[in-house]
Amino acid sequence: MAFPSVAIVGRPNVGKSSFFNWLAGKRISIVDPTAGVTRDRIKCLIEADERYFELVDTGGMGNHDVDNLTNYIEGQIAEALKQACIILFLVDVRSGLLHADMKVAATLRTYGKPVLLLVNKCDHEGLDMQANDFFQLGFSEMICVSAMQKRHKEEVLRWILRLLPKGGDTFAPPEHEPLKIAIVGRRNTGKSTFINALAQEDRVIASEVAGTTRDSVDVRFERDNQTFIAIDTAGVRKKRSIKGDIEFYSIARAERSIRRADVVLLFMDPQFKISRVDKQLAEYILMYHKPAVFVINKWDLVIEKGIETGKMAEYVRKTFPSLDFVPIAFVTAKTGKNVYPVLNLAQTLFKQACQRVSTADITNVVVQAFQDIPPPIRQNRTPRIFFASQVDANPPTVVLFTNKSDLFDPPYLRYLLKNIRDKLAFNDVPIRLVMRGKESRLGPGDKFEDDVVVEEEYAIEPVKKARFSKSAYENQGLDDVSEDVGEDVGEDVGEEVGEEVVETSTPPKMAGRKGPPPKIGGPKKGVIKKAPPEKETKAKAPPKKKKPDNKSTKGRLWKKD
Ligand SMILES: Nc1nc2c(ncn2[C@@H]2O[C@H](COP(=O)(O)OP(=O)(O)OP(=O)(O)O)[C@@H](O)[C@H]2O)c(=O)[nH]1
Ligand SMILES: [Mg+2]
Repeated sequence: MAFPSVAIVGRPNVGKSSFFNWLAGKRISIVDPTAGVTRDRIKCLIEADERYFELVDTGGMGNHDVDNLTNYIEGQIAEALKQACIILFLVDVRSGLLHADMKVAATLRTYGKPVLLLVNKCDHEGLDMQANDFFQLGFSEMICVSAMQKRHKEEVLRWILRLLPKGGDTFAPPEHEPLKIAIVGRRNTGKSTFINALAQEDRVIASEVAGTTRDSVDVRFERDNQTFIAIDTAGVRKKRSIKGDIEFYSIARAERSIRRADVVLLFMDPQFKISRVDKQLAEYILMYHKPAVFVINKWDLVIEKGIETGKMAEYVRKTFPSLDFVPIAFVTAKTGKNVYPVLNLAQTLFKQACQRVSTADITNVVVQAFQDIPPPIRQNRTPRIFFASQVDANPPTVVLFTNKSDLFDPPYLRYLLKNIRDKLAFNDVPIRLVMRGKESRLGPGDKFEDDVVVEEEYAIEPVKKARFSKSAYENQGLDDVSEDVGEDVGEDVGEEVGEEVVETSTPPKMAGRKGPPPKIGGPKKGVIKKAPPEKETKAKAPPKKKKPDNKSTKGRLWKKD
């Protein structure tokens, strides 16, 4: 569905992004006193008086970008003006009429579209008089506004609504929420290139300059009559390497994008080793229980070196043991190879996360797993599971009703989770596991409902201090390419050299944390109350994961046999 587009343009630093955020009613664009912060076209769907239009924020016209991206930014502005049906031309009352404003006015006239001159920073009535100077720009319609003091928004909206094309999509609300896919990763991993391949246009700026993308940009696109939103994000690097405020918040913006996404694609460049930043992003994926895909981009560059997908997958699996269910995709965004299969995969994952399974099915799986390998006795008590139930979807949330929740240790819960995941429809998505138990020991005639219910949520904790040592790196035959790429990779991982590898090869940890009780009905007594088998006193421990053997991969990963 194509909504009419309203573009905000003007020279740098007149307050376009502040004005955009104010009209949008949320903080979307980065607002910063530095000139030339906005680079991409930032869009937001606005509803006013039951009509819809797309508001577009743009970079400053005539700005010289510090990273030589001026041509790209001007290209984005030109595209915004081409697609716009209405132009909002912002100027700054405090700096007065400048030559740069006149240049913008001259450019706008070539488009022959309705232009509303908005004199921004008129924070009080006393400044409105000074706005008259701007009539020299030759536009007949002018409104004094203040994004900061929120002055005259209604007038602006009324003017826009008057000029919006009649009929068509402008009256139609979006049918349903599109699938939101966040694309996160380190700088220069090809996130923007991937999004352009999906949208089949140069929708966002992609360049070899690390740190090209600054804002989180929602890119709406259609595929097979379905609407999607891909969220492009600023590439993230280690805190220590960060320069300036704009970059400082990139990790926070990436986290926010992950939180509001339905599916997350974690982008990696296979030329470089996985860094702490990737692990941090993986932590957020776990924390918010998001379906995710590890996307190994730029596969064209390493395929020439004879690196096999299997070896790369092995490396990723070893690095992210807590996310062993996350699919891995190999793509070449530059040529579009495997871009759409990843989109299809994202849809499949979202469907998985939204599924619901009956209490009977889930209980059967848990009981079977319990019988196959009973949990060891703890605190002189036999752990029991009464039944299991899915109480929510997206993320799938399973409550285990037990006699006492802390009788189940993390490896055992992980074993149960694996069974639920593999035997039910949640193969590739995170599951929230909530433990419910009775505080006190049940005596004959005690009622389950009368007992205090203790509850803990078990989340697989990501490896907190995961490190990669130089020796482990070499053990795997990886070429340390950090020096070839300058500051980015070098700075991210440089200090880790020489440290011992511990966590990356240990099995994933789980930790319990107390949480508020879920809003669910109380457990029914005796639904399934399996007496533990006698041999339970010598219960087998859940199968231990074989420790990955570094030696077995020595010298093979990344190199031809
Ligand atoms: N060979 C090859 N190059 C690629 C591929 N994908 C992206 N690139 C190049 O990698 C560089 C960075 O691409 P971007 O899409 O800007 O990367 P990004 O992750 O958005 O970067 P930031 O916005 O800085 O975080 C560009 O020069 C792209 O042309 C790919 O699949 N193969
Ligand atoms: Mg980018």
